[in-house]
Amino acid sequence: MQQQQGPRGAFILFEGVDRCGKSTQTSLLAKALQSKGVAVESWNFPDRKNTVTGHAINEYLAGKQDHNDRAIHLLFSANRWEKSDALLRALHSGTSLVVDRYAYSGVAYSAAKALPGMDAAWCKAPDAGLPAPDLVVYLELDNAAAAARAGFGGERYEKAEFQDRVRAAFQQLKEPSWLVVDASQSVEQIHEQILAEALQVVRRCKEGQPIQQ
Ligand code: DGP
Ligand code: NA
Ligand code: NA
Repeated sequence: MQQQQGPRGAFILFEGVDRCGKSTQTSLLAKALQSKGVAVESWNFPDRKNTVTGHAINEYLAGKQDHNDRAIHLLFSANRWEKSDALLRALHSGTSLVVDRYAYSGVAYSAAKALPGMDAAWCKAPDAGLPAPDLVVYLELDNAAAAARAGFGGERYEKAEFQDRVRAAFQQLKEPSWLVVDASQSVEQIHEQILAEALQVVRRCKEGQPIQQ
């Protein structure tokens, strides 16, 4: 899709390990932006419903179907590519997107498997060229705080030992531009920090800051 200049919506991404509070914070942010007159939609990756790849990913996460590790990695990436044109259309139409997981989860969860030949560089390759977020909010929860939270659900990756490895993989991916928020704070404290930053990003995008890839 052709790059366009001009006012547009912001792509605000939330990343973090399972149980870090992403769902709570994405919905709080979307509601707060909406109440301030920002056109906003909440998106969630993997998209398990409106994609060709979603059904296979869902069966894999539910533990009903195994897959070759490289194949499932590529399916998660394809799931983002399937949505990328609609994502750009939404941004260019002026709608901001609050997104729960994206390519950083793609790398962190696969790299955490520590399989030969599937290092971070290999894991990153299929996502190269996807529309990049304007803000990455990383909800940071240390091992002890994560362990103290209510139990995991029954999905494939929801095991404490694996989550510790995902957390370590995220630490490797972290960039200085990320908004790193201590997820052990109160829901309201976390929300206020994110909202302040998000409003600035929304304003910059409205002023025509180009979409990165
Ligand atoms: P969620 O619905 O956001 O809780 O994500 C479901 C699970 O899938 C969660 O454990 C994180 C994991 N996940 C999300 N995106 C990817 C991805 O691109 N690759 C892999 N391997 N796992 C992912
Ligand atoms: Na989850
Ligand atoms: Na998600």
